[in-house]
Amino acid sequence: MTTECTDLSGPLPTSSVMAPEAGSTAAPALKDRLRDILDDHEALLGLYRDLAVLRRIDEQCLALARQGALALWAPIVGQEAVLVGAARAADRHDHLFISYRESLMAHLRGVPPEQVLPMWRGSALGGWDPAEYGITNPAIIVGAHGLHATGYAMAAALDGSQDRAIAFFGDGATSQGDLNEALNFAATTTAPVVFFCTNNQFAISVPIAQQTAVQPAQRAHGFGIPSLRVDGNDVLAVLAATRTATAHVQAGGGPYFVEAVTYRLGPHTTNDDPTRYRSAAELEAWRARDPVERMRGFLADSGLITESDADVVRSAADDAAQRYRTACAELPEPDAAGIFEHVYAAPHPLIVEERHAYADYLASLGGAAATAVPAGPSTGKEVPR
Ligand SMILES: Cc1ncc(C[n+]2csc(CCOP(=O)(O)OP(=O)(O)O)c2C)c(N)n1
Ligand SMILES: [Mg+2]
Repeated sequence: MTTECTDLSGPLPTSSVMAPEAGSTAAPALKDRLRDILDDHEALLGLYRDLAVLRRIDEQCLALARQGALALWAPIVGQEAVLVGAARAADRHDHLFISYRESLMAHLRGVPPEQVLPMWRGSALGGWDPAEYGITNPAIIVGAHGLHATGYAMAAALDGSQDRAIAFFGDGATSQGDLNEALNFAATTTAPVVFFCTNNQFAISVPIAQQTAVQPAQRAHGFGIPSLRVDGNDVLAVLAATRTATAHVQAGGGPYFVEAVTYRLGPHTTNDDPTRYRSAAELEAWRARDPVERMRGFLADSGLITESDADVVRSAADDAAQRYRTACAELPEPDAAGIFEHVYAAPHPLIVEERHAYADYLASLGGAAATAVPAGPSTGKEVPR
């Protein structure tokens, strides 16, 4: 006898707390999670300030990359509500495992700009002490840190500590084996970990429809992990969804999966030209759902923001952006030879060869670049001259 299994649970609705927009529905249960915040004018203004500050820092970092002061930047414009909502829902028991897209979550955790920027300038391999701030350095290997988060959570449970892990990753990461292994390990060990997927519709140029046949939040069900699909441009909905997830984990319910639906308004990184793979009309439709303006509109409609409040937020954002520019100018020059260090403890023939090839390439450019990478130890293959 065979049993046919065709129930994919159906598409999950996208839940909003603010006035729902196309494709989302109001979620009173999420609103219930925010009783303390919805009655607290300062807390609501604080969320708006966080959004505006991240937007300005992101603009500044993009400008620094365009000016050559940063080697690369992965913009978050359009996704600010995800970073702010999730980071502000997390407490000191939540250890955040982030990807490159969530670098500025470190700002919300108090990491100073001079420790956020070195990786992006190329002047250091890392940045800050993860244990000090409860947030890892950004993972560049897509999906790998889902395993790190799960391992951390399993260890925390074995230690009997109250600590939890939250792994932040993108829609594209859901195609990676590592992440799927992490989901399975977490589910079978009931590890205290939240899987937080930012579905910004693209993995570089690959649209979500080519990445997965069902929503990421639905896929979690196949592992036995409950999930929520939330409006990622609604900071209140993201905050409430993250609280729902951490409360579930804290109560011993095992892992929880959140999918925040949003859109990357900028390029994948400063090395990308998104006009090659998506339409201006699509971009405009999402620009109209700007998460920063949405929060401002919510506050204005509720009579909770005055002109002078808005001025205070603007100058806080400008000050933060200026601190990033100043910190960047004070960072050491990147050491081009540094990429060949720390891979192996002892000289390795492949690294030695690559270092020589890079030194030859730089020498071919002439000028200051010519001496940026000394050729280092012999490859043993040099042609006698
Ligand atoms: C294991 C691995 N494969 C490929 C890459 C190259 N890569 C960098 S970012 C990226 C897309 C990731 O998309 P998504 O997970 O949706 O995150 P987003 O960039 O949209 O935030 C890819 C394929 C990588 N860094 N790591
Ligand atoms: Mg993506």
